[in-house]
Amino acid sequence: TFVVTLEGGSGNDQPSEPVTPPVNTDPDENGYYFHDTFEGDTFSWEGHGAAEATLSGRTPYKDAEALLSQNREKAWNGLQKSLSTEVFKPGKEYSFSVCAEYLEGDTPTQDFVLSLQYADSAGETKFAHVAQATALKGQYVQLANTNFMIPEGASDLLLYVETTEGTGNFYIDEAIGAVSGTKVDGPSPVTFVLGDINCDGNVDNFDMIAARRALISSTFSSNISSLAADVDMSGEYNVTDALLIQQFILGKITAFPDNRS
Ligand SMILES: [Ca+2]
Ligand SMILES: [Ca+2]
Ligand SMILES: [Ca+2]
Repeated sequence: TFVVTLEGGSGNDQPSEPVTPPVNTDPDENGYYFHDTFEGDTFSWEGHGAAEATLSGRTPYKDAEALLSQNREKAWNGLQKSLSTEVFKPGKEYSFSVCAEYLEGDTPTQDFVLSLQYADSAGETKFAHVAQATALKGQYVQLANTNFMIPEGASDLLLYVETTEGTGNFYIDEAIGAVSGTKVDGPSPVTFVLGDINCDGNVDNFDMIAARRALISSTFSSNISSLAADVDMSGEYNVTDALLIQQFILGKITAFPDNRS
């Protein structure tokens, strides 16, 4: 008998009640093995690591509720769901989709990862990334992979949502596990053009006006505007960005420098 202890997973003692989610081995008419809406039910999701899982009662992607992850101590802390190998068979592919959002913190974006923790055939705990996506603050992003293979010989499957950095609260909604190849609807990825602060598709004098205004007020009309204004991607908008936008509009430069640290 192997006893697998997740390193750093303190705060979660042995669960007092056994988690035995109902096993539905046949997909529904959509091809879904599970479809977790979090409307009045956690659907057997729980905290991953030190984090706690609570029904949010607000900020859903769909309907009225989502699942909130709070009291995270590490970026890998989040929300998890145990998957049965009777349904999700090792060596076979499946489609997974979870929508995630965050509302707090200083950063305008946050990278979410849908991951699988499992025990390999030797009983060792392993991790695999199912999907990764960048969320804008206050907007749901879809973590989806239509063809993820459960590793050969895997057992003790835990599907979980984590972030690449930070320990802030986040929400998930519409968690779905389905037949491989199933395309699940989700929020469209957000796109923007560097320098296009007013989001009209062009970088021109109107953006320069918005850029000057933002230097004084330090506010933007939206998160997308604030990301578009940080043209050197340094992580903040300041006079450097405003000067670069001006040079771009005057034709002195044709591209923005990449000052990501
Ligand atoms: Ca919901
Ligand atoms: Ca514009
Ligand atoms: Ca900048």
